[in-house]
Amino acid sequence: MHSLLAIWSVFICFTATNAFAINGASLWLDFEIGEKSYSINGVLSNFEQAGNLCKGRNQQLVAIESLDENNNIMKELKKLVDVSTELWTSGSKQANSNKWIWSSTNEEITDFDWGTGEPNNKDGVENCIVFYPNTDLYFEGSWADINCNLSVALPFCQKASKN
Ligand SMILES: [Ca+2]
Repeated sequence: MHSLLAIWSVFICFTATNAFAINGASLWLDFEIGEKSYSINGVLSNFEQAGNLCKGRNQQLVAIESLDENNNIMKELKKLVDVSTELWTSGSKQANSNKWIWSSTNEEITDFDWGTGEPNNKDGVENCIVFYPNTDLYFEGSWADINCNLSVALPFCQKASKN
């Protein structure tokens, strides 16, 4: 019963999120996979704004710590919603290097799920990682590097780690 209620509330919540993404109000889709809690906000943001929206509810941009977690997120989102907008993760490139880190945890990223042709660092300014829930748009893989300053993706948050 509890899980049925949870699924239903996610559905209702996201219906509202979709609508509000258009007029810029801030509503949240909350869901859990295993022990981890995730949230997606309905406002198109740049990387910094996305992080701040997460912080505003004691969360941080997501760190996808394994390909298993990546696949589980995709499966779950497919069940819950039809998301065609990309989502900001905390993945970002360290200055003056080609090292990618999860900025929320400061961990270096070792397992990547880049989409076809990514990362391409277009115009030399693509330093942040977005997650594509709808891989039909992207053939294979679910990540792309994009310009952190573009307000084109939704904040994808997780509960802040305790350390
Ligand atoms: Ca790119």
